[in-house]
Amino acid sequence: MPYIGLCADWDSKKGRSNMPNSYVNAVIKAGGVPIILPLVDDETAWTKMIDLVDGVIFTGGGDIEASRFGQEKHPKADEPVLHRDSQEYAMMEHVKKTGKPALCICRGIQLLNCFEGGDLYQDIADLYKTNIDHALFDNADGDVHTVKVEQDSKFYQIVKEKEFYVNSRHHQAIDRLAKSLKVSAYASDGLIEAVEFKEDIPIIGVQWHPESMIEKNEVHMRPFEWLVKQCG
Ligand SMILES: [Mn+2]
Repeated sequence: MPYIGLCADWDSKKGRSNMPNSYVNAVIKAGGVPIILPLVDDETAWTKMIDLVDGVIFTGGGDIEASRFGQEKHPKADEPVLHRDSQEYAMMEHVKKTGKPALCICRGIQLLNCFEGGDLYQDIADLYKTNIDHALFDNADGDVHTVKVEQDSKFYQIVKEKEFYVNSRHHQAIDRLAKSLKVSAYASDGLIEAVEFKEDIPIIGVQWHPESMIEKNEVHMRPFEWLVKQCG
């Protein structure tokens, strides 16, 4: 059973690393061993933690600091958690360097795009014309909008569905896509909801939270099963 590292969120109020159990459950169900990777003030530990695991999940959380993608902070953007940004940038670099597979969820897909040189809409409601409310944070497993999967994508080979419903717990989204990435799936309003590398690099990203929907539709287990399989 492969070890899957879960990058923790940071609870600023309590000063502790946080991990929603839905990620843990999804990894177990996919046949992996979940290992929570805490936020630590030690650069050596960042890469050593990645060395220890076979695959990585970059999880959801607060907004990435705007200067990371060449912008000023939008008034509606979260107060940044600078040490999480720094740690996850270093971890992403090491994941790529070591060729380990990774699944990037919500904040994770945004991190991946920014790391690769793309940028974000810092607030969808303010900056993108749409009839969909993507920021339904309290609707954990709701069928909020559909995603259409690009049929020439690796992601289509993973999910094996052309279109399905997803939850939507984000107020930011990919604007300019990094040159190294391609779109795997769009929301019905045209926002980018899943990405993958153009090159053969085993890292994919989704904007929704599949870990919250695994009991509802088996399509949401497939990214986790893909990750575990890639580790073998
Ligand atoms: Mn959405």
